[in-house]
Amino acid sequence: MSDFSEWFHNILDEAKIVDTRYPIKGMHVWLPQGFKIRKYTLKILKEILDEDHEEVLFPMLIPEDELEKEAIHVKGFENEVYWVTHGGLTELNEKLALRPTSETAMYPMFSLWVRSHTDLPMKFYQVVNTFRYETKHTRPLIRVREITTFEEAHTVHESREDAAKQVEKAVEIYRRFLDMLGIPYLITQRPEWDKFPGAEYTVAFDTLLPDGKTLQIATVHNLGQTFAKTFEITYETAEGDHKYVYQTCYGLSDRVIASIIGIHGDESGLCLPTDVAPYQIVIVPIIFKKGKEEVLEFCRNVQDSLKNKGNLRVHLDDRDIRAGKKYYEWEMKGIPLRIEIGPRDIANKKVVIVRRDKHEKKILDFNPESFVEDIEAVMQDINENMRSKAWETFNSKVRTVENVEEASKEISENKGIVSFGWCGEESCGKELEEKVNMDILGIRGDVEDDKKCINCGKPAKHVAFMAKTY
Ligand code: PR8
Repeated sequence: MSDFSEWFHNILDEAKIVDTRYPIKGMHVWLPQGFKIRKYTLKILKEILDEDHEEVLFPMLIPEDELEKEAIHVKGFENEVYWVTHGGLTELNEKLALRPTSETAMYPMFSLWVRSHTDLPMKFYQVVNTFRYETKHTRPLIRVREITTFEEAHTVHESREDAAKQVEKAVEIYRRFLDMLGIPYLITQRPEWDKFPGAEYTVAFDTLLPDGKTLQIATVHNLGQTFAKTFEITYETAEGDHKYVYQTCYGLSDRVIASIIGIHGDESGLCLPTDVAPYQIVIVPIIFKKGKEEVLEFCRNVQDSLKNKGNLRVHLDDRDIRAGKKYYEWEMKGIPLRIEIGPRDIANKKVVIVRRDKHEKKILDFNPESFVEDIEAVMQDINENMRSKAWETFNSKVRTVENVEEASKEISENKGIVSFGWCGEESCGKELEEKVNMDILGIRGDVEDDKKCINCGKPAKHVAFMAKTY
């Protein structure tokens, strides 16, 4: 993939993921194929969240006075908010913001809902569209002005410890979710100057796209009591005292779908994990003049058993076009498994299976008793292979460097993420970012005692990571 950006735009179009011709910058149309991938991706996420969160749906408009109550938060978003100023021809008494995120929509309501310590913890989530007037270069699914798939969770707790624990749990939730999609990630705590507006600290997941730039795909924020104090969210303790709650929020977006496409895709097009593929299996009958009906009949039986016993999404492609054309199309669309069945296969009780992930062709015995399980095992192997291949590439792109020159060299040659010792000072970090033209992603873990900051030479406090970012 020599030019990722071009490849990405072409595949969105060819595989009919989104139509980017909608006449508003940064806003796109989900097409049926893309929408299905989105739907199945969300299904996985929702199943995990539903284990201990409740789904809600808040209005999209936020009154100006609520949005502006939390000073740090509003400062972070002031350049990105779209405003509704009129209802028809009438100017509104109060401007209404299109939510850029929903803290200021939800928290005034939380202050009505939270009463007693017995109400806590509260854990809600919603999947909605949010609007951000992004000034950086927009890109479909990656940096959009209408984020159409914004999953945001908001939790309320009694104590600082409980909120900190929830941050850990949220990290585990996103880890599980991304693992199911085979998307590799680096988890770090963002530097102070890059945390969510209003948060005490932000933990972020970054993945790496094939052009060597990292993409922030999920974030978890510990909000401490910032919003609780602004929106008067208090609870009565068992002893009858009134205390401010502690909060967290975490979210992700369409970027996850961009990552599925970008990370697993190759020169033949999309390559989808089986759980999110619109069709998981395509059956292509190999038809000659003789025996056409038998082949089709057999294909339909195979399809039925995979659908009914395996609950799989199976498509029988019986169009009257060349088989080669069908192969090309389904490979481009990323369908994980193709089954080819011809008259000879029926006679021999065999089918040909072709894996999209490895471009590998195999002959499989058609044993009606075990066929569905055999195929399910192949599907599982596809996911495991995709995940380990993606992690292998990712890990090979994370390198430790000992000085600034090495950092620059690594990035231009290896195109990935560098890890280094850092003193943790904001001024030093920003100077370093400027020198190497990269962004500090964040910090992780403790550093060995004798390690020095690669920029200022003072003792290093953290292992930090930097990269070129989206
Ligand atoms: C919050 N409040 O809002 P966050 N296009 C695509 N994806 C985006 C864009 C964009 N323009 N901007 C952000 N994202 C908190 C947590 C509720 C939920 C994605 O956090 O501002 C990024 O992957 O960090 C980001 O990590 C995620 O949305 C959450 O946005």
